[in-house]
Amino acid sequence: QQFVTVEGRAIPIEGERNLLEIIRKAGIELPTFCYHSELSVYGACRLCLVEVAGRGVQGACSTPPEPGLDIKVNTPQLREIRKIAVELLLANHDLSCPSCFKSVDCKLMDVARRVGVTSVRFKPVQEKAPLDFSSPSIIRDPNKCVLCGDCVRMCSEIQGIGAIGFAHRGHQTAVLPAFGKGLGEGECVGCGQCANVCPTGALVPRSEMDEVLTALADPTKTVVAQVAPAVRVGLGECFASPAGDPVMGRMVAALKRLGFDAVYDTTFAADLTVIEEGQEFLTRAAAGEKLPQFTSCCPGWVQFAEQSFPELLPNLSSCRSPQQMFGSLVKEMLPEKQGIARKDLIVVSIMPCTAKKFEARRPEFAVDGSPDVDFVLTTQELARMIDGAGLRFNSLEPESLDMPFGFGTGAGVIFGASGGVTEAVLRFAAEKITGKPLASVDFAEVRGDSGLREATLEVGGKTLRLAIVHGLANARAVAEQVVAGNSEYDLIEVMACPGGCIGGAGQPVPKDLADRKRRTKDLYQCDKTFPLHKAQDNMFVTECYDKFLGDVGGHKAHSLLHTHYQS
Ligand code: HC1
Ligand code: SF4
Repeated sequence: QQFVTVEGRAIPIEGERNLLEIIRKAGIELPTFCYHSELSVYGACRLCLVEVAGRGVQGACSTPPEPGLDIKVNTPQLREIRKIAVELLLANHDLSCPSCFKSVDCKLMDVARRVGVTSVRFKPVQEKAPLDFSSPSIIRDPNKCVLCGDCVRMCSEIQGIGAIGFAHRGHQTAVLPAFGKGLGEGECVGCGQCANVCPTGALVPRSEMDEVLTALADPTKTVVAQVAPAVRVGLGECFASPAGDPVMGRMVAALKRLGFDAVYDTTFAADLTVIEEGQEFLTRAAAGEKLPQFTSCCPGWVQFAEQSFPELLPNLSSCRSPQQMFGSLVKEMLPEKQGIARKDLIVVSIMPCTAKKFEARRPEFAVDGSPDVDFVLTTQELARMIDGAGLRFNSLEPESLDMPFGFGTGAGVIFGASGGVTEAVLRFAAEKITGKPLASVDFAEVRGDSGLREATLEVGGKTLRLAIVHGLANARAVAEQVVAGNSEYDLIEVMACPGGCIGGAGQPVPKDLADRKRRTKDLYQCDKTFPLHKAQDNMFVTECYDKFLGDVGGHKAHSLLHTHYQS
């Protein structure tokens, strides 16, 4: 066994990639802005410096562990270097901390406290720059950027986009969208993953809380909520709920206390999506046309495909996402049912995702300028509204979702994890192909963490080749294969965010990979505890077809539940 000595204690080397990981294993959390285990090492923030005997001061993140190294992490010299580094950042930082969206989990604030900054010895050298409000999903505040490059690497390495990058030199260095445009005017798809890794408030999800609070206070409006699958496994983290704690009932109670007239489940619409998308897949497979079929429920992926792979747009399922199916259906059905005007019905989505804010504003998802989904709140925004209203979330008595749009099956709920859409569609398509009920609803072959997974299944004498992708860099690789004619897949699921919607940028920022795994596990647990597991068994969805929509994939279903793409 080989060892590194950390503050006098021998720590075994067990495959760690750098000294930072060894030091963490020794139980010491060094301050750092720019180190993320899923991104490349950049070494910009100079906070994780350590003293290596015989070598002097080195960056822990960029030094590989070598046997025999003797490391000190907390000498007076190191403390002073870290303090100066943080003070230099603070000198140019917009210190509007109490009103900053990041104030609850700002790494700069945390690090400043940890390194013992009590005053700033330096004067600012940068002029104030204007904020960038051009994206419906993300607000960019250059005055809070600490140049750690986390967002740049996230966008290029995981999302394969490169919508933001370093510009200028010296003290004018800045992180900017390409060609001097606003974030919303270039290649950015609004996935928000950059904001997820941003240690400060330089990139934050765009809030719609004020608009929602105004609607809730307006007595002429009926305000209804739809809650996305993944929110139920993220919201509890904001209130220190234990893993596996079913927060849905308390979330419904909180939304009712906030003034929502009804609380529904996007899972209902996900069931509808399974049926429409599953039928579409079977039709294409029978005709041998427009295969592979790509899923289309992730708005980040849809925008990415429109921008980068216009030749693949015919391959995208024409189904709207569950969020948008819900909006168009409910805005069509509820006003008549409740005797109210469409303009007085406000649909608010609670989503784990920032790109859903952009999706809701797409002009094709509106009737005469009136949107199907009026506002989109992220999981984090909902937590803030609950907090702001003074509600003690953990003490709320659970309440039930409203019917009929509050009823979903396990098929719809697993949409929130990577592989879930594929599995849900398989639960539908396999029964259609074989004409028999499934012996087991679990398709473990399509589950997993890897960003690019493949599965081949034999169903009723047919071979189905599937690919499941998360992260748009992985999506690009698969899309290129398809364009080049080198793909044999029949169905490809794409989710922009790592892990699928459970890892969306509207969720509480995950501390590590274990958080994402826990959310996925909890979501599959929801499936287990739901009474039904197949979308086609959702009796409220069946009733909706019988009484309102007509045939699956029929004329009315097409006009309300399907869409077209723009290149
Ligand atoms: Fe998702 Fe979806 S699963 S896209 O991840 O298809 O956001 O949760 O709501 O629309 O249902 C997100 C989640 C969500 C849609 C569904
Ligand atoms: Fe890149 Fe997504 Fe951030 Fe846009 S929102 S800059 S696409 S990481």
